[in-house]
Amino acid sequence: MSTLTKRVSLTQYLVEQQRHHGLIPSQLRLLIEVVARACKRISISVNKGALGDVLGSAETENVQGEMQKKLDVIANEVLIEANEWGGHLAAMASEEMESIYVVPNRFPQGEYMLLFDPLDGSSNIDVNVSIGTIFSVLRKPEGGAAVSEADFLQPGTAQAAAGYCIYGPQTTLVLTVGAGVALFTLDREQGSWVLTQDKLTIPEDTKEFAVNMSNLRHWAPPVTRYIEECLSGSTGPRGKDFNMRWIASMVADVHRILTRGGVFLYPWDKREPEKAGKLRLMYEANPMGFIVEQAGGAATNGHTRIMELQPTRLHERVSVFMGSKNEVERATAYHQEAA
Ligand code: AHM
Ligand code: MG
Repeated sequence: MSTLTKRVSLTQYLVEQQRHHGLIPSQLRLLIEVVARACKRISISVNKGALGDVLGSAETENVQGEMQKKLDVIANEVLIEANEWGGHLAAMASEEMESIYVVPNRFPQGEYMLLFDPLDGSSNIDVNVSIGTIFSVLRKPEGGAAVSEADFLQPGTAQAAAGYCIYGPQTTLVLTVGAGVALFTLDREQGSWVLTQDKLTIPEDTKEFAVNMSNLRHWAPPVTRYIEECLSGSTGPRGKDFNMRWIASMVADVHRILTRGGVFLYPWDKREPEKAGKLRLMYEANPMGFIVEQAGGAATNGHTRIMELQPTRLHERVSVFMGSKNEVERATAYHQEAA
């Protein structure tokens, strides 16, 4: 058999999941394929960089009060345009938009709702470091009423699918529909997504952590304790030396953890005590938490499993501890002891 015939495309993978496991209704399959196609378009823009005039600031502010980069705006538009007309969605929500985007009346309404961070790791765009798109899929609640923001406020356990695409040295798409995690690599010549790894698993133990260490003095005591114990190395209570990595793109940091283990932390800090954390629950922590759990890892806010948190607002923030199971459990136990 030639190597070509062995290649499994994203479409084939989805059809097989549908056929053999009954996991992916046709609207969900269309949705995932459309998101993947949009990511391909975003990847083309990212790759052009200065040649495509896509670097730098858009000179506008998003709902989070952050300055938008040109690519934040472009990626948001690409995802909306690609997804609004296919009949698979009722509405969308994005880090870059204050309110939900209801599919216009001129298009058929679908059963699903899509949330996304169109370009995660925006601070890395202009310095040519990996960035990505994160997405989460929810079902529209039963009942004929017009979709509203309240319909989106479902816990992460309700996600029908989640994924992310990394625009890095390779463009890769990582996907879960609740039956493990699959990794697809973009074949640029063919323009297709090829399955390059199935059933990704995160080792339960690790010697590597990812955190923005410059915030150490602002953390709560359980977080400082956890990191200081890692830093004290083989002569400290952990009895082993730890390595640290921080890319400042959650997609890239979590992708490394999916590949070789590790623990990712973005905890609450006392400079802005009213904010639970920096990262957003619904379109960052929930989809990444779903993927990490599907790969055998864990994800908590220091107290509770992230996917069980009941969202109260679309742009709600959350503390994040995710990755290798035993490390997340340890950091979570330190919070419980402190409480
Ligand atoms: P963004 O969605 O506006 O890009 O912000 C989220 C990013 C994460 O990808 C990353 O983990 C974190 O912010 C980096 O924060 P810091 O600048 O503190 O290193
Ligand atoms: Mg983000």
